[in-house]
Amino acid sequence: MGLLIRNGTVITADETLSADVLVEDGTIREVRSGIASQGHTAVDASGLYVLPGGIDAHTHLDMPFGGTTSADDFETGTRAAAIGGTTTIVDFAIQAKGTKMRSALDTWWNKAEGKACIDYGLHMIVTDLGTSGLEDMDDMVREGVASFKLFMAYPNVLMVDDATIFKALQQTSKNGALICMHAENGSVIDVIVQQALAEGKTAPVYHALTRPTIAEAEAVQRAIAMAEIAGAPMYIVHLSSEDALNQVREARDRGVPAFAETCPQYLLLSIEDQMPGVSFEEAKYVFTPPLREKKNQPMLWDGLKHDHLQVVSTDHCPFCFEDQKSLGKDDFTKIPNGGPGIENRLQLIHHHGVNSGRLTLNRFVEITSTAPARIFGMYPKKGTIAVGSDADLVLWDPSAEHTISAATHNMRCDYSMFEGFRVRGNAKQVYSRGELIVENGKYLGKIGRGNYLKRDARGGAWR
Ligand code: DUC
Ligand code: ZN
Ligand code: ZN
Ligand code: ZN
Repeated sequence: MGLLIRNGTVITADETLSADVLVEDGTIREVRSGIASQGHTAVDASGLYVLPGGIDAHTHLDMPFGGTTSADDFETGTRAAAIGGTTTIVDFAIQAKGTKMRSALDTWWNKAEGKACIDYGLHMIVTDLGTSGLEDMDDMVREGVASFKLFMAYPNVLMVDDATIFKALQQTSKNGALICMHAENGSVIDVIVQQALAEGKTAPVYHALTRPTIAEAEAVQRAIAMAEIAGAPMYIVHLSSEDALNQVREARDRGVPAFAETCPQYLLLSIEDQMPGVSFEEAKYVFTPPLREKKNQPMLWDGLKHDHLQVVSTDHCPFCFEDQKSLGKDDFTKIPNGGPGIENRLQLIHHHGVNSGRLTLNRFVEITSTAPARIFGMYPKKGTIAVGSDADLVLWDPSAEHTISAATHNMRCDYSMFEGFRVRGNAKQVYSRGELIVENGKYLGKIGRGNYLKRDARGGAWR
């Protein structure tokens, strides 16, 4: 007695087929047309796509940052994710300087416990290797934390030096984990920022104007070079500019295992449109890397199409405008960096990618689900529709119209970065391990039903 999803169009990264999907005990048992319905609970998916649940590999829930804490916790953040068709996230635990990674992991498990509505993995942000950091990385890998984020930006807060980066890379070349890099030259940017403040340039737009794309490209190039010397792969997070993309493409063309993600905000928003430099409202778009000039957008879309970029994630890190962004009213450096996005990723990439002809449906599935599952050690349990995979499935209505707005979104944030954006295509039903958790924009599951996902280190399987 299972769940039978009938007459839908099954979309994976590799194929599009008219087929039924039989689910039993939370996993996919059969994918073929004409499965007999007797004994099963049948759901009619005529006119709908059946997609593997979205995977958002970059979120910051309940994260202390910039003198405050990101506004969505594991309950509100994962519920909003589910409503948007995302059934797995990988969030960032953060090692406080001078403390053990183990205690950060415990802290993040506690944050998620009883709250997560979908399955979640964890990356570890390493701020300090201390005396046992390299062994602690191996310990984390045994706990299923198969990736680590390092910062080349935010001096004195999160930034680590090249020696630390290189040692961590050598460790991952042995334990098979993946280093995720926030690639911006933080030292150079800090000088430019201090000079701007000294000149009285305090408005939000100066956040963007003090972080040149070359500072991103330089760090991307350096990160990949260090990885190459260490014999380790490199994953660049939230890549935002053509200059930075050129570095990734050049490395990949040489056969180097370099990977990169971008985010909807870099594909769809720009300095010209969102940051004309007229009001503090622009603090809504203060995140790092910042918004770029519009001319970068077609380059990023092209990168997604041709696999110079592999993943779209959100970097969801919401701060309310009224009581959090306002911390930086008189000084853009005090605006908490980040924006809300976990709910709208599939809608935005489907509409602006697939509907506009920039991406095929299969590539849409690949960059929002399959590639992050593979890169972050969750495949084929997650990220595809195949016998034996978890039944994380989205019944996607390609003709449903929706207008994105803070008035109706489910994220705990008083504004939307995409306010008023109209999209065609939306999740109608969402299943997590075979359980119907979302229907027509309503979350139906139990709070806290999400499981921690132990992820596999990929070892030598990168090329
Ligand atoms: N960038 C942000 O905008 N917020 C959180 C961390 C980061 O790197
Ligand atoms: Zn970052
Ligand atoms: Zn190209
Ligand atoms: Zn981030």
